[in-house]
Amino acid sequence: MHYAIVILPCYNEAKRFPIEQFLAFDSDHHHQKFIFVNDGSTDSTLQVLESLRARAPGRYYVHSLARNVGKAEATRAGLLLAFQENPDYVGFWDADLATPLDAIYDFCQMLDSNPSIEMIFGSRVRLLGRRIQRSAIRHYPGRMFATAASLVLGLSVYDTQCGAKLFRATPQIRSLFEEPFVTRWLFDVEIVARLIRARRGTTMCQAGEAIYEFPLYEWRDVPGSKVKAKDFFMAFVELWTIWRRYLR
Ligand SMILES: Nc1nc2c(ncn2[C@@H]2O[C@H](COP(=O)(O)OP(=O)(O)OP(=O)(O)O)[C@@H](O)[C@H]2O)c(=O)[nH]1
Ligand SMILES: [Mg+2]
Repeated sequence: MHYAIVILPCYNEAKRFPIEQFLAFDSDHHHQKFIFVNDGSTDSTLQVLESLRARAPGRYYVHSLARNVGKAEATRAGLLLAFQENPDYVGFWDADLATPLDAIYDFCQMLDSNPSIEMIFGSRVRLLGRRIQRSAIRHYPGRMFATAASLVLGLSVYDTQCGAKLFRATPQIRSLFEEPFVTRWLFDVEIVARLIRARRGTTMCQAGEAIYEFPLYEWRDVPGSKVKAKDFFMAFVELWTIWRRYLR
């Protein structure tokens, strides 16, 4: 049985935190832990997280940062804590549960049965028979960005930005998280760029084979997003930064 630890970065999530969904999540799976990283929230996020933790202290852990460092660094702090516990898999998940928690099992199964896969990314592909609800206003700019990210990385990756990802907890994967990220929102792309750089010229399987994109069964836009229109433009600047730093 695998042991997986999932990080949930939380910044001012008190109003929309889906506490019931966490409680309803099948608790028979004892080998599943969650680390919530409260990123210097100014609302009552910390109290909400503590109240969840009190319900099952062995299962939920709260790591609270005194000041806001952004999603990338908050997630990295959580991942480094998770690696210390020697799990089989580590990952991160958006706290609004836009991707339902059940997908963690699908990802774990994929890693269990495919030893060459080291990273699983949720992918929001609107296939018939799946429930992918994304507003047009988020979807189309998102597709534009995804195409640019795919070109910069030189990989046919469809969706780098979905906030549901799981990694095999090997020393090399851990090493990708040692240095602070240079981007604030594009750390998902930065992780891929670091993997590409780490494997280039080696006999290890290249990033394109080590990453598996899992078309999600369900995903929905949860109101209350903190991503603003200006972040869309910043994303292209950050892509340029990533290319210069890791790939050229
Ligand atoms: N640590 C940290 N987490 C943040 C910050 N802003 C957002 N988050 C977290 O990032 C996750 C996603 O945030 P959202 O605001 O829902 O982003 P989104 O618009 O849904 O993004 P998509 O799901 O990609 O469309 C949640 O877990 C948030 O709590 C921040 O400044 N710091
Ligand atoms: Mg969201």
